[in-house]
Amino acid sequence: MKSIASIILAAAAAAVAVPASAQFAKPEDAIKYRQSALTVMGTHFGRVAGMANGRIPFDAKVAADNAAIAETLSKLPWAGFGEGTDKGATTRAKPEIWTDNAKFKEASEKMQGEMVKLVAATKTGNLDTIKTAVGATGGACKACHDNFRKE
Ligand code: ASC
Repeated sequence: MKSIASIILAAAAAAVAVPASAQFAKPEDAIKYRQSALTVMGTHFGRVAGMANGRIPFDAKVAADNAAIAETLSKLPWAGFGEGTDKGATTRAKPEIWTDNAKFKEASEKMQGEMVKLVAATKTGNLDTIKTAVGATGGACKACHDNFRKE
């Protein structure tokens, strides 16, 4: 007999692995979800970037807290790019996301990796280290926008 714990674990794994088409009632919901995740991620990354470029007074704890939120959010948008979510009134997603999906996935993973490094950088409390990581992370955001976002 399976233990309760293993049943709960299996259910949790299934919930995470559920296909995007099953997570969203309609394509517009997926589009709204991915845009929301990217907006919140950008807001929290922007606070760290603001400290790196001197627009916001540097506070190591605030930087670390915001980087951690941005890193968590960086995992979320991708579920919202499922099949059938390429068209919508509000999306600026380019067709290449679906026609060149391996490259899109690679770009998304690059950004997520830079976010992990950003979190590590903020934990050092060293502003120069944070500046370097912000530059790399922002570069990964931009590379994906340049290739996969319209206008
Ligand atoms: C941000 C943000 C982005 C990226 C991008 C980097 O703070 O919201 O989308 O940085 O502008 O070029």
